[in-house]
Amino acid sequence: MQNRIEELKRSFVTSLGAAGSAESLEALRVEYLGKKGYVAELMKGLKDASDKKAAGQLINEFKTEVEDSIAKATEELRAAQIAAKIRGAKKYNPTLRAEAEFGSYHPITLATREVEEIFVSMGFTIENYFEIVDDYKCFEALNIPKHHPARDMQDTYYLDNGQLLKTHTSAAQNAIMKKYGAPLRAIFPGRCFRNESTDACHENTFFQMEGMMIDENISISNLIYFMKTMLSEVFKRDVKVRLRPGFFPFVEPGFELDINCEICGGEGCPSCKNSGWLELCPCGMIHPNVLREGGIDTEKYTGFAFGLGLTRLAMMKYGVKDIRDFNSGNLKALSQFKSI
Ligand code: FA5
Repeated sequence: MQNRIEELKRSFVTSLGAAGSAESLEALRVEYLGKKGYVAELMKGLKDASDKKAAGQLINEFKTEVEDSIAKATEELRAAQIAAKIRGAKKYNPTLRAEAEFGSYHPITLATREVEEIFVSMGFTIENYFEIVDDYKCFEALNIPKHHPARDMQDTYYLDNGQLLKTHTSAAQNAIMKKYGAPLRAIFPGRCFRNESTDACHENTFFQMEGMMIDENISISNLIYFMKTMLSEVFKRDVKVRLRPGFFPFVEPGFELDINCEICGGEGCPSCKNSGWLELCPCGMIHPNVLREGGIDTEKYTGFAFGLGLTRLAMMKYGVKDIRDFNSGNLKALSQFKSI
């Protein structure tokens, strides 16, 4: 028995020295300690030993030696693998540029900034205004009394306290007139909300940019000049537009300024509801009632206002066929724009 154990010890030491992986150590464990392994074989032979107690002790010592050696080798192997991983890992270098992916500007942001720049260069200031307003600001101050049929065109979302999500940037006109008085040149971009069904050119949440110019002797020709300049600067090419009469209670006279659909070239498509034209920037001479409500002396001053559909402008400028893409969060579409 003793000779056999000595022989197994030698062969175990040799095999252990050659085992360089977790798999070969496991195979060695099974070979020696498994159900049909050498230790089991020794235990079977115990019954034939002359001094069973001494033989049993030797077998146990051998078994413990094998178990400990395999556990130690396994641990050493694991430590060596971790050390190799650390050696091979990329070292942290604080002087390297971060490998972060940069985002891109939303096309509405790009269009807003571009239009802002154009108007700032023409002496306009940029104003900010709330998204939640009251009925007075959104309608009454704009010559749209309660129950006026013009309200039907602009249903919105109401809060329990009677306030509402603004349907148009015109909701800021009164506050801005009261803040600055006349003369005045201001633009105010903002998010607008309407409770209406969506399609390729209508969203329930979209952006407009309002503009107002109030001074002595302001006339329709000033309005047309500013609209033309803005469009030629934004598109940097000739775009076909048309001006037709339009009704808004807060302007007199009022106009609809439509753009020839840049998606289909005027042939008609879902982006323009098959008309070949897209309503882009209604405008007109500010109604005297609105000026008065804003504290402006109507004997001295006149003014024009416009409500540019910024989201639609971005559609036409960037060739986005469906307005719903802007709010979709679809990075595949949105990340095509200028990166930060
Ligand atoms: C208005 O909102 C007026 N406040 C504009 C105005 C201002 C007129 C100053 C005169 C003087 P309208 O509802 O037509 O008008 O909207 C103006 C523009 O916003 C539209 O021409 C269109 O470009 C855009 N627009 C309106 N509704 C939506 C919508 N649901 N989705 C996307 N764009 C819209």
